[in-house]
Amino acid sequence: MRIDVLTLFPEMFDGVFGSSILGKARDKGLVSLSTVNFRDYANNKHNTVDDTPYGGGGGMVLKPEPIFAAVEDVVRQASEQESARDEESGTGKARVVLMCPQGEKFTQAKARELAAEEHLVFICGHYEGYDERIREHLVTDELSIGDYVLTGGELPAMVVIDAVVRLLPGVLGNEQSAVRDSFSDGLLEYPHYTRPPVFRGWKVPDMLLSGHHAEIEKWRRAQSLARTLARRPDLLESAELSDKERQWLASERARLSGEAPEPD
Ligand code: 9D3
Repeated sequence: MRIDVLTLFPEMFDGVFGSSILGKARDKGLVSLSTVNFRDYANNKHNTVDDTPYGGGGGMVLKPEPIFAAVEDVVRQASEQESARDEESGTGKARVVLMCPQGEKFTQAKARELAAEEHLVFICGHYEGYDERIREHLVTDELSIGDYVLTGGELPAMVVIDAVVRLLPGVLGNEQSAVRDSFSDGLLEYPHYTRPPVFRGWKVPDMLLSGHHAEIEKWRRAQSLARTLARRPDLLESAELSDKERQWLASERARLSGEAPEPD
């Protein structure tokens, strides 16, 4: 996969692209990660990339020319690279992702969708708006990472890239493989413990020291379910649950709302 990030602050990506799992994925040749300073594509002698909005009002708006030119350049580079490698011509089909507070909320489903692409181009801005023609005629996706205000699209782009690259084949060792994501069936994780068995008087649950693996699995599943009900009940709507688990949930909800218990 090829990933290009258009930003006025390329140095922000140096540490993230070079370290840990992303750095290893890049070293193994599983992904290419590049930044492009779209100021280099400014079409005027002062290298300006923004201008005042038509119709007045405060703030600045990112001009279309530098961003169109930068995207068209990386798309051209990608197709040249592809034809040099004698690959099937997927000429110029890139997903062009605009990072913005008004975008669709980024989810694991979106990460899986983007992980199936060959070329991703991210556009990051900093407090300015974007000329609407960028949205209308260049961008394929608009993404936000959540309802809080940041200073720019760079950190959100890093979040999305991290979530996508770890899904690419060969990036994770089979130990912590992406299989475990779906394994958990959309529930929160159960509590984990390691040595010592007693720390400052706080004991590890006896169940985990019992060696009864089938019972331990049941305990963990019950812990996951109870924790999800307490912290993220919204996840239960789409979780994969057995009939027995649904019954337990119904009785637990009834109990928490102070209802008299069902007879057995
Ligand atoms: C003046 C109106 N503001 C939009 C709600 C301006 C504005 C605030 C913050 C414009 C850009 C930004 C910087 N944030 C992002 O570019 C951004 C972001 C975010 O702030 N939160 C969550 N996801 C994202 S993706 C890009």
